[in-house]
Amino acid sequence: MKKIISAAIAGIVVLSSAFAKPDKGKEDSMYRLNPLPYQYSALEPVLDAQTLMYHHDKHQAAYVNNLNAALQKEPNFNHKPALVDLISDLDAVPESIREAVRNNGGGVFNHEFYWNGLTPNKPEIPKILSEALCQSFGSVENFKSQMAAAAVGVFGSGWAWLCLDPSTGKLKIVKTRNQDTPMNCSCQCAKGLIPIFCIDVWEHAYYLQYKNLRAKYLENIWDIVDWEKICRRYCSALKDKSILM
Ligand code: MN3
Repeated sequence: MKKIISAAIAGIVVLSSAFAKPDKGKEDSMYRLNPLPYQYSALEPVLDAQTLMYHHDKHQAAYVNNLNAALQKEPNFNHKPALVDLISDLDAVPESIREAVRNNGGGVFNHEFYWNGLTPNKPEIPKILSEALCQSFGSVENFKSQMAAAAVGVFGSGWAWLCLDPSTGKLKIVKTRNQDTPMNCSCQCAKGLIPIFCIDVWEHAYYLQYKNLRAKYLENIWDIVDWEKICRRYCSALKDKSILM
């Protein structure tokens, strides 16, 4: 069941039933590591179980722990409970922990968004989404090759994103560095965009399995894209600028 858990800045809202939010009870201000939405081996052979285990249980877990540790250093900072609100308004975060919140809060958000956009179920691309992709990129194949080219072209660590530009109704591909998100990226090209799909191109996302072959990982990832989820995210973004996790 979907429910609105947050109203972010710029009129963007987040719809989710399973999104990193503070643990109630013991520590009001603690964020948690949500489980993967499938088994570690579910995305094989595209992404193997060892890759998913390290990626989720070690890397993503570290972002959660480091985010909580940073927030505990500023106990008087009454931060926004929804993670997307916290990372979308970094100016509100005390300067002493702003960089840590940017990097680790972004790390938690980006990974949940990434996992939730993948599936072992091989869904067809819904017509409404394929039409939108054709309108913005000429064809679905063009979209895939432009997204892969953007992802290959991320220098160092970062992310490639498919976003809706609500001001034009068109889809756009952008890149972010490190754990920046379209909502807090300093690059003006992502301003106001609503993310609907992302690809992690940090080496930890593929290196255990693909070694240095980032392009091969990007060639294979299309077999595990959850097109139905991407379509639901597209429709949510179009309807009321909401980010569907
Ligand atoms: Mn990662």
